[in-house]
Amino acid sequence: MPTLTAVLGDLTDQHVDVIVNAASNAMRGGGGVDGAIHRAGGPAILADCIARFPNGLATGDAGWTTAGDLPARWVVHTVGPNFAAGERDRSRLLSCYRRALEVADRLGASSIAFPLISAGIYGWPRADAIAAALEAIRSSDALVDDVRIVARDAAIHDEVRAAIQAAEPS
Ligand code: AR6
Repeated sequence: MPTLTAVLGDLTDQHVDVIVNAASNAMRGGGGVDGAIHRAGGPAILADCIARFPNGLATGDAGWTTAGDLPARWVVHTVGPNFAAGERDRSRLLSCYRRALEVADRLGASSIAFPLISAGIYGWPRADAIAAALEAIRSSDALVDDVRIVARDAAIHDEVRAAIQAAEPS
């Protein structure tokens, strides 16, 4: 099982092999984490999205691009269910984490930083978004050994940290 830590900060500042983008099906940029990644990483990320994913990505799937100017080596894009638009299939949310970890493994990554997928613009209730992240990461048999959940907001970070500690074997 990978080491799982909660980190307070901006996802785009993380010095890890992979940062995960909470993207849309179109993979052509957007708001939230997606906007921050494209802004900080520069145009190479969008160019790679267009070249490698001409039809975008299905909800629950993941795929990689360059990380452009970011400190990370790759961005793994995944598409969470849009709860606000009525997409309530939790297995798709679990799949985002599993597929992102699989792609990171295939890249040979040893560290990966996730945002809380679907928990922003897509409106997934936060407590369950955190529970789903922990469930999917803890049950993964991925080789990547340093897994971080990064939140920019101190209250969200505290919730993630508390959930990780509560689930830790005593
Ligand atoms: N670093 C860390 N966490 C962040 C950052 C950041 N720079 N920015 C936001 N968060 P969201 P979603 C938190 O909305 O719900 C885009 O338009 C945020 O507070 O980025 O999956 C895409 O194109 C929240 O807890 O992702 C899609 O259309 C979490 O990251 C759509 O939004 C995820 O919020 C995806 O929405």
